[in-house]
Amino acid sequence: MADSAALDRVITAPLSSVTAGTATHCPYCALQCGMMLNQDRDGAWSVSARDFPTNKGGLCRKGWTSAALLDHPERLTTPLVRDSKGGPLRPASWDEALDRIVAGIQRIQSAHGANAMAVFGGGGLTNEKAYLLGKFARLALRTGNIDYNGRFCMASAAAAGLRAFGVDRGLPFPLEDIPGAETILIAGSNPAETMPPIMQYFEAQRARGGKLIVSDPRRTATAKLADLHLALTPGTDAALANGILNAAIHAKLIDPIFIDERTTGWPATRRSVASYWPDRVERLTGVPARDIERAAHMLGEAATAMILSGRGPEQQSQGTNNALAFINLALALGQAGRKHCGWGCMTGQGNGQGGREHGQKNDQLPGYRKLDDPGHRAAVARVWGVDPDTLPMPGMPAVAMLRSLGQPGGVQGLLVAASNLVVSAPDAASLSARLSGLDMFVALDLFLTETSSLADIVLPVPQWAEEGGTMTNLEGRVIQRVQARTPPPGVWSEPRILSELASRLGCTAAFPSEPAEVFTELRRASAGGVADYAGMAPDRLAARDGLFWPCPDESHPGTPRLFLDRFGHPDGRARFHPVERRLSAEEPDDAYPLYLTTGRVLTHYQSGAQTRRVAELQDAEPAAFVELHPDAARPLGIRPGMLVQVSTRRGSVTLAARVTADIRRDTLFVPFHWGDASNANLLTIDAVDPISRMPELKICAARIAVAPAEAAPVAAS
Ligand SMILES: Nc1nc2c(c(=O)[nH]1)N[C@H]1C(S)=C(S)[C@@H](COP(=O)(O)OP(=O)(O)OC[C@H]3O[C@@H](n4cnc5c(=O)[nH]c(N)nc54)[C@H](O)[C@@H]3O)O[C@H]1N2
Ligand SMILES: Nc1nc2c(c(=O)[nH]1)N[C@H]1C(S)=C(S)[C@@H](COP(=O)(O)OP(=O)(O)OC[C@H]3O[C@@H](n4cnc5c(=O)[nH]c(N)nc54)[C@H](O)[C@@H]3O)O[C@H]1N2
Ligand code: SF4
Ligand SMILES: [Mo]
Repeated sequence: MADSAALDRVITAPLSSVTAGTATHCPYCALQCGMMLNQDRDGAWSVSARDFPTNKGGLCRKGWTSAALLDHPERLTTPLVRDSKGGPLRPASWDEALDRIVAGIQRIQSAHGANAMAVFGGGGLTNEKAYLLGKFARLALRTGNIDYNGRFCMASAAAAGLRAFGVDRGLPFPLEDIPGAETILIAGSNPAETMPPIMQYFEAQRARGGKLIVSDPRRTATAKLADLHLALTPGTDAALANGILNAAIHAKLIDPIFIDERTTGWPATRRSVASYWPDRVERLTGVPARDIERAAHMLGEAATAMILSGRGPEQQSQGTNNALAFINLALALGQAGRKHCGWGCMTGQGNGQGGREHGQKNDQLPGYRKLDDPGHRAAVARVWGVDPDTLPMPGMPAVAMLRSLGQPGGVQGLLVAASNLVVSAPDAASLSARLSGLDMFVALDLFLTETSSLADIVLPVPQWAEEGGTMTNLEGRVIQRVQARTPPPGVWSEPRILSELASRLGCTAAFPSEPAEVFTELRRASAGGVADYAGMAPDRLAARDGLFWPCPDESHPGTPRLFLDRFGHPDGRARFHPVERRLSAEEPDDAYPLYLTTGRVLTHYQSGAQTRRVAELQDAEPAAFVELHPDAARPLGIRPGMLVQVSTRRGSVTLAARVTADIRRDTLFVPFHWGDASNANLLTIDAVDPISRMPELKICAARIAVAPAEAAPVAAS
């Protein structure tokens, strides 16, 4: 694993080295680092760093190499269709491809009803594209079944934020507030690898004497920087948070004035943590009682403290509760609703924030409005020029939708835009089979991925540098992405594709195909909503480093800090929620004695569809691996570098072993950036959180053994 080396790779460019080009943002994660896209005299494209508040001139390796995909030889530049199931994909004209899609939609919907067509979107799409996808599903397809990959990513933190604060904005404060926090607890996130330039903020915090606590079953590159590492048993986050709160109560670190003035529900939460004594929590979590007490003191005695949540506690069948338990802790300590304080979630995808605000989530309308709220339906229907009663009601969330593919009464036709589901969704083997068996599967992508290569119709789309649009970063800051070059001939933008399909389907609502027109409409549709973009005129976005929502009118400065005066519930108060620790859906047992967790490494992004195609990144980290502790490896005869087989009740994968003392003895870690035989999601379970419907990507029971390929020569000798 990359450890301290990860940090060395955050290359901070002196501003004098920045060349002229187009000022834009990285295509990958939610930090949305500022960069310049440059073209040299030979026409080759390259990237250089640019000073922007989130990255301060730094970029990670993925950002630096992102231009490599623009002219990649495997890029799709023509629609592809398949003449029969199982037959090969062949190039087709746009006319033929769109005709086939329209015929498929009509066939499926007349046989099975409107909801038999479904749409699956992605948090990498611009706000404009996410907005249009939601509008297309509701008005042109008239289906309630639209959801997106944020269900695998942000859903638990979003559900917890909505419940506790009445508003879900990943970070309710800007990154610039981080250095002013005396203590920071990072719960299950590894930003040293997942957002390297952000580490400048944590370094500044440390330079001012601040303290860092990290909870993670692994001693990650981030945990190595911490003053206190809580190496908890996977799945025990709620117990840990309750234990810290219990210790804080006993140490009299609770803030009764804040609780009284700004919250509701404390007595029930106080009672609920009474049984979480530190020594009991030590038995539940494996974290020493004295470290639990130390964490309580570090957070409770600080004048200002933050708790930052990552996918570790969230991607669980109790992800919402885990997030709520940490929110309880922040509220009880009075570490919220003030500058340099608060709970926040580090949103992951480039537009993971905006992507969940404008309607590609099953229950949502633009502006973070709710599809089942009559007032919200009426407001958006007015902008769309339709009768509110024609809007469908919420359909299935992602995992339920994917389980229903091809089932009686389920989804028979699917359009996927910007997700490589076959690599990134849980329990991948059964998903591939269901996708291949659909009446019609349409994929919009840049490449033939593990997913789009299963589609009946594949449509090529532009890349980030070839289209304008807005993205909302992890801080809730809306920024502009500008067009720096024209797309290859033959590639149509998503707005153009959706607009053309809508009109061929006979939909009379307007589907603007220019991003600027779409954004104007989005601003109107979001006006008055929670995520209000109405005041975000493009020239205002361009003149500043973006604007934070809500920004209701053109004289409004935007809202970097959401909860300084009041929280988002009608009474202005934050709500406590009592949380009991529950077991994960599948705990280790005799047959599968280890925890399997999954996540990321620095060099690859998500399903790897993009970064596995960048030679420099692929050379640096060419294949999947499994991390395990020497004490787990030794009795099984596993030596570093050996091929091993990791198995769960869903499947097996063969990987190289990385033996390291930086992981718990009872835990295996496999990154999920690779497909085919080393796809981590062949192993994962599709159990979901009952509130957020987030799948349990972080925990299942597994076993490990030397792979037959390695064992064979030994047996022969
Ligand atoms: N290099 C890189 N950067 C990325 C991405 C990428 O794919 N690659 N993707 C982006 C996206 S979309 C996202 S969502 C973010 C994700 O960013 P992170 O949340 O930082 O990433 P993960 O590696 O998924 O998970 C974080 C940590 O959770 C730990 N963990 C596992 N199980 C548990 C548990 O039960 N409890 C706790 N507390 N921790 C646990 C893992 O050991 C891991 O170190 O990264 C973004 N940035
Ligand atoms: N086991 C395990 N599984 C996980 C996770 C985990 O921690 N463990 N993390 C989950 C998380 S947090 C996330 S966010 C998901 C992400 O997983 P995916 O949803 O698979 O995300 P990407 O790999 O980014 O796939 C994006 C796809 O869209 C294409 N693309 C890029 N830009 C565009 C565009 O503008 N338009 C279109 N149409 N296509 C585009 C890319 O080529 C790529 O194929 O994975 C989840 N899966
Ligand atoms: S941290 Fe994220 S936004 Fe910044 S360069 Fe890396 S991938 Fe791009
Ligand atoms: Mo994510």
